[in-house]
Amino acid sequence: MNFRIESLRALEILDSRGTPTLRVFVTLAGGTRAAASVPSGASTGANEAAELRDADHTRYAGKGVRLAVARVDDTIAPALIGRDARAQADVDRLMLELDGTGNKAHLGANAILGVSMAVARAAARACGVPLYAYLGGPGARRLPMPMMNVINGGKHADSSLDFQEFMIVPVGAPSFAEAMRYGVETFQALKALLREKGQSTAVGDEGGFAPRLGSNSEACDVIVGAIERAGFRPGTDVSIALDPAATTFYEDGRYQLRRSHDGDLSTDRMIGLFARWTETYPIVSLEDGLAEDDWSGFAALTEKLGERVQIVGDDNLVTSPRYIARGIRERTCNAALIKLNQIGTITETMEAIDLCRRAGWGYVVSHRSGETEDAFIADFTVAMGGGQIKTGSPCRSERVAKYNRLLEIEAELGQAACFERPQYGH
Ligand code: 2PG
Ligand code: MG
Repeated sequence: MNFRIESLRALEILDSRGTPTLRVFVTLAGGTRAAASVPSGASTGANEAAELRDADHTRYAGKGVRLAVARVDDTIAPALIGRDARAQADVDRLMLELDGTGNKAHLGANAILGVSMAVARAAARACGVPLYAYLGGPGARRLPMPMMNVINGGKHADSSLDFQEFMIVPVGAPSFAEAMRYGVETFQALKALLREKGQSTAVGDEGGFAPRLGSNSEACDVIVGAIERAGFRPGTDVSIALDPAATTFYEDGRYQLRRSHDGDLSTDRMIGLFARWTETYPIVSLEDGLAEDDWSGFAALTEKLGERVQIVGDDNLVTSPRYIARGIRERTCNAALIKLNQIGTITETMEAIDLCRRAGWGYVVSHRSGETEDAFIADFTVAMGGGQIKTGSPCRSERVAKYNRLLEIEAELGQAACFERPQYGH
């Protein structure tokens, strides 16, 4: 039988920060081969599934993944060989059983996810259909709205900014390809503007600029300037999305905006700051505006701004059906960030998205700050019905690889392709 898993093995490779990660290779009985690579985050949520790293300080400062490689080769492979690669839910469930922990710490979420993705890709290839059509069916024809991270701060750059991500969203573009053009032209205008201000145009982990600006709000000012300079209308053609990643500067119950000298704010004052910003700037989406364990703060933020702005949960929801269900019950947010490696299998990620859809929530499929050239999430986003994707600025090939794959998918779908402005906030 052509779809039977014949071999499965892993290799230690490097991500975009030079940190070791896994690539998993699978061969099916019919001769089909496929591989998939696993990303890794820097601003991780406390409840994310656990990455398995060697903690052997003689190699890569303890970050090697030889143990995880061994888990694929010696534990997962013997259990999966002979299984049908199309039975994704069974493959994923089997790995959960083999792991036996609540957070995938035994096998490692990195080992499990690499296998989950590689098996899906091999099955798609053996079926002779693109990955997005294999995972999403014949109805998968919607391209996502991109969020391009053009200014990097927080844990992703040595800029002067406490907030991690300042993104542009080409809300007025008529197609994905045009959305990319709007984004790229704005990004180039931003580069020229920063250069004129005597700022560095070197980029951070996600390909956005990492300038030394006077405050977090100045980053929004220069982005609005760049949108206009590129000939677009702020808020009509191109809007702004933010991911402050507030857990990273939450200490002793306060939001400590140290780098930018914006002060030391309570939850209420943070909410007040965002309320003012949404009046001043064309902000459509706010992710992790508060810290992961500030659940009541999140509910107050959603109550105040959620009708007009998409309130996205990342560190607090960690792509986990359990936390997303709680978020829906408590009206914590109105959208979830979706990262395959936060939860560790394709099946559970699909479950998380299903919960969002049924609750009328938005969902944003996301890269990690440590990425590889693997463009799996591009196909995955289309398979999941479009929605939105954030995968960095249009700079650095590990980011552009995803955008390029989406350009390819849109062209391949031709007349059947759909692209529209999502509903931000409800
Ligand atoms: C985030 C992500 C991706 P990291 O916070 O949303 O941009 O960052 O991968 O470092 O967690
Ligand atoms: Mg985030």
